[in-house]
Amino acid sequence: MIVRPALDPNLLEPFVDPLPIPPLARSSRTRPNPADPAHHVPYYRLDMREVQAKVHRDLKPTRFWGFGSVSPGPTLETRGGEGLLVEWANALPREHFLPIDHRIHGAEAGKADVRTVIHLHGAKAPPDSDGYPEDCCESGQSKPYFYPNQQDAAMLWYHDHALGINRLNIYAGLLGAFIIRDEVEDNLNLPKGKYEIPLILCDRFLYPDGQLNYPVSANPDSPWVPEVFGNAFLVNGMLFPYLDVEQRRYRFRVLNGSNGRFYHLALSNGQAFHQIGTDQGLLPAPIELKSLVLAPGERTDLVIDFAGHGAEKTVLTNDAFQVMQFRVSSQPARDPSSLPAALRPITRLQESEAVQHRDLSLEEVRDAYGNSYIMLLNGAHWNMPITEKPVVNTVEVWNLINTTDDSHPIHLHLVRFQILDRRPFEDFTYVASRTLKYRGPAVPPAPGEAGWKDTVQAHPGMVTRIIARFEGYTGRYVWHCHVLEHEDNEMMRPYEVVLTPGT
Ligand SMILES: [Cu+2]
Repeated sequence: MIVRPALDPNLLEPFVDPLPIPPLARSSRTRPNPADPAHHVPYYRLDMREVQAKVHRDLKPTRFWGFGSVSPGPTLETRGGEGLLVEWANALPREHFLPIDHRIHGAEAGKADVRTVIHLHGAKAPPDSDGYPEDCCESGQSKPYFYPNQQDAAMLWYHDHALGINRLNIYAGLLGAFIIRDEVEDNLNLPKGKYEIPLILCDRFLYPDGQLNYPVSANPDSPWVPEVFGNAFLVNGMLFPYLDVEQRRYRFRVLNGSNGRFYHLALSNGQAFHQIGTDQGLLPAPIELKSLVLAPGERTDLVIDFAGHGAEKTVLTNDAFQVMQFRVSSQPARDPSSLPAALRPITRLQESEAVQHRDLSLEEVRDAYGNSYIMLLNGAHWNMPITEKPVVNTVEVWNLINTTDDSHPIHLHLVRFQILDRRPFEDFTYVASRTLKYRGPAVPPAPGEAGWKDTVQAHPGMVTRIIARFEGYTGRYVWHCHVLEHEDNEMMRPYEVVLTPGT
């Protein structure tokens, strides 16, 4: 991997810029609900545009692609069951400013450089509003998508999903938060308003002049690289921001929007905090933690109590790296919020309900020189016939058999799932004969993963088992690795929810 002359963020003074909070998206109009035209739903229009934004006091503005005038884009907020329409409009330049690899499927030379399609990650959305990677808009085009939001309170996120260039479009800044609320959450009296803050984490490389620097391979004909781990950690688009906090509880909705980095988050003073939710909403009960691991695509919902830490400066860290700083006020504060002992009950899906168990391997293909070439799901390429066809309203168990050396965050569109367990297996035996020989007992998910998920860390040498009910809609969706470099290079497959078996 070649990182062209990169900025060393450690040469910059940390914690000189306040944490930006993405603005709330506003809807000025309503339109008929596509599922029920007698009723109207809010209509939003979000234009993808090139924007200039300062990531640090001492750097010149950086070119990003954002929504409206910001990256990350404005936060959409709604309530469960209240549908809305978003017109996703591509108002970007016609040329890409990051290195396209024309060898990759979907990004062949001759196709428009700039193509976008927005997927709402975690949404139970109809197939024609899900952002199928081939349903792209070119510059000057737009598409209205309908989100029924018939699902529990959770923080979802919207991002580009264009086939073959998704890693570049998200790196350029095409992502934002989408929050669904409901009565269960309302009744918990969690910190809200200015005490509830989204933290969108994205790592990047920058040039010394502050511009985005996407690494390339040594081969100019195929610049794709298998992973990108940037050295500049942006939070809501700012490098080393600080946040002034009162001596009370705050709720942080954390999203890992990075291309490939797993974060290992902790507080520099060793302070404990509580995890109250995961990808698809609240956990049954808060979990006390001192650190947690967040993979690309995953979200975590945290409550941090700064009471008793007056005048302290606490840093949110990712291992040895500083991410952002909390500056606690010296004044005592009133805190009317609560951290209830019980949050939201979760009914476990039972293996006995499953009508289908699928063995699905995660594979890395290397070239003659041993370099990573492509990544595959179950040995299949994107354009091969669909093999996963769950019947609507049935339960299936998917066994993610990771034969590679990396952890892959696997995301399924449309459905929420639960993690059953992870179990070590002999990968040599599996690769040679496709037989699963286990090396040890199955390990249940950690408490923080034991809620409703839409993205799961499939660790190397393990079979990770997930269970899902394929409900909501029939039609074509995708499942894929959320390391974007993997996803773009074949680690994504279509799947189809069908009405009857064998269709
Ligand atoms: Cu992967």
